[in-house]
Amino acid sequence: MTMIDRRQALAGGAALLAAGATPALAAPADTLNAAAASRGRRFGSAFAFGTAGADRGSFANPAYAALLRRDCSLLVPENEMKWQAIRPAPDRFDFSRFDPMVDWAVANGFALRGHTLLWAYSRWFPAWLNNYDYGARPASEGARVLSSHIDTVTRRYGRKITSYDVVNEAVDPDTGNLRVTSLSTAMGGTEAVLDHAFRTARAAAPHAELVYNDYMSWEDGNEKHRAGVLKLLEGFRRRGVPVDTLGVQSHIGLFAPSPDAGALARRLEPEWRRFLDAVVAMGYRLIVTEFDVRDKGLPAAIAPRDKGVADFARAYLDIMLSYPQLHDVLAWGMSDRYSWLRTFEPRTDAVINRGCPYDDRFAPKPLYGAMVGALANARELRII
Ligand code: 9MR
Repeated sequence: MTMIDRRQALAGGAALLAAGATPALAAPADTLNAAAASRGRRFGSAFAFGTAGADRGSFANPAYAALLRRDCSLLVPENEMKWQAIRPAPDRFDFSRFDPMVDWAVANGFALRGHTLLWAYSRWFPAWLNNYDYGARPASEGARVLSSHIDTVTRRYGRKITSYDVVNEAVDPDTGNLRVTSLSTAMGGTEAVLDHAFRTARAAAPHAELVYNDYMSWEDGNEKHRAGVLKLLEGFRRRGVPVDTLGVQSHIGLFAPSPDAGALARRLEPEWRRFLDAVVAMGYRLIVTEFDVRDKGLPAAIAPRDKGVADFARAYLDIMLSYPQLHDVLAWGMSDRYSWLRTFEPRTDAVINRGCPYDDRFAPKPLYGAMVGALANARELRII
């Protein structure tokens, strides 16, 4: 930690207290980023746009900014760099929400990841792109629409963004096949789209780490998804496509009653390691890009729920951090208050999911301690 980082961390703590939140853990040395840094890694989080005074997971919310300053050295926009946010029409870009996030991150000394240059799933395309008329020469028009996007974003932010999720979620988890979109139909197949995205990104942002990001996970039921991702990664290597890293989103979950989360983790470990081993054997690096824990299978009572979440997370992160090829670890939000799980996957009993390091009132939970422990005990990083 530099002096400036330390000052910021302390200032962050003061802001947290000023905002009336529960006093959080201890000294900056015990923070998530400090634990990560002790083993040569970085810890980070998703964050959002917001206006001053808005109750959001935003840099403009002092209580949330305090958590970012205390625990993170790396940030990623949760939504504001997606096509739906920045490309309202084929010939128009709108950076009015993302620019202030980048400015704030840079001014406050954070590194930045870009998410995502292409979410290769029509559900998350802007409507205009799903309905786009690619004209008489669809392959070249598809390539042009995609390159113009990647060129515009990467050139605008230059070296301020050091790592991109170039492609997000191209594999259908139910079949393991690549998803079909208007772009893939125009360009003669999904592989052509993905290869073009990575090649364009490498040419436009040669300094940046290029990541394929997906949510194939270690729980039962992800077998086809994992196989599909391995096949895709093999294809990238065969075709010489410039992909550096697999982004392992890591929205891990306890979906059924799991009185012994540690035992469940031990059962899942061998198959999960086979997957990760295959990925690193192909020369890919790893990043945990969107870590959180879904706790639907656990009882509402807080003590056993927090213990189950913490035990499951610790076992998972210990495995991930045993890989010297794994560098950054990012949470998909620091506080349960703003987690996507609240709206996307509400629990049937309507209590708030407790899968982020801080609860909905900004108090650290056992999960926080589990994450610090895993980061502090990580295998030394080896950059490849
Ligand atoms: O957390 C994000 C949520 O606020 C958005 O509404 C949603 C759709 O844009 O995306 C969520 O983030 C997803 C991420 O971009 C890709 N991996 C899965 C994340 C959780 O759904």
